[in-house]
Amino acid sequence: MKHICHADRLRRKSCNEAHLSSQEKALGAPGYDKGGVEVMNELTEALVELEEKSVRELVQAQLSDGRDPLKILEDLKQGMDIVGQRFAEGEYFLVELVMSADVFNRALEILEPKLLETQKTEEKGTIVIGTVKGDIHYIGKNLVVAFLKSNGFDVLDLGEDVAPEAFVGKLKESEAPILALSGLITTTHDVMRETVEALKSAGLREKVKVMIGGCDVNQEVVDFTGADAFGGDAISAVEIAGRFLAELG
Ligand code: B12
Repeated sequence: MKHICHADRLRRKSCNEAHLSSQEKALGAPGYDKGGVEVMNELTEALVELEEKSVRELVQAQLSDGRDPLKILEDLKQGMDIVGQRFAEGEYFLVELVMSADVFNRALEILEPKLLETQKTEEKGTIVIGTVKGDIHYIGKNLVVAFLKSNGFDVLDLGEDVAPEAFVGKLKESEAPILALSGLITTTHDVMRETVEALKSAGLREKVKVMIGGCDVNQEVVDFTGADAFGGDAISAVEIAGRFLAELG
């Protein structure tokens, strides 16, 4: 069978802003104004500069001022996107990526209880989730897990670098009707596709709805992988899961 590498087919690189042209930057890509000039608010900038203490203080102060925790999360996420962009441009190295994850996680310690406070908790279905094989990014996946749990879903988190067979095994054992796959590197699109193929081979595809998310995941990737839907953030994961359950009856 011919191996198709999905990374080769990608045209839109939302997680690789360094590859944006000046025209694309001018269209308002994350961290750029309409003139293509890099702009950030104080919180985003503190994260990009990896100033952990300032980030924590700003998050705390903004929460105390009554700012919407989701808006705070957006600023932090934008900071991570810009860190990624600097990494791709060669301005930041692996050490800065590691540090950004640390700073983000420390900020989340303050933010997460407030983020989840407003959610509902009635019992819903079971969801198997994991970051696919070859990928160890877990921050976004963990946020998705936290939102799903706080919205009443029973979540079986298989962690990171999860092989297709492990997802299949857990789905069989738990009879969960939903599979959620996370992947931040473009090569994971191939692995997501392999995972959906593994569900088919195991005779599970009709019983299990699949949602995907992460960097550069869009409808094109849904079509490529054979998944059912994609989500851009943790809130959409909750919405999609609700929709899946309604569709499954
Ligand atoms: C922090 C970070 C790391 C940390 C990760 C820490 C950890 N264990 O999680 C470390 C340092 C380990 C790391 C390693 C690497 N990284 Co990295 N990393 C990042 C960075 C800066 C931020 C990721 C992050 O946590 N974002 C914040 C969270 C909240 O956002 P999120 O993950 O996108 O998740 C949200 C949504 O995507 C969505 N979502 C996520 N999953 C799911 C699932 C479902 C079902 C749904 C519905 C929604 C959903 O909801 C989440 C919440 O809003 C990104 C840049 C970026 N733009 O994301 C690069 C980035 C992902 N990394 C990149 C690379 C290249 C690497 C390395 C290969 C570097 C290297 N040379 O070794 C390795 C990969 C090793 C591996 N095999 O996995 C590239 C990937 C390029 C590409 N498109 O292929 C990026 C895009 C940077 C860049 N621009 O070059 N990285």
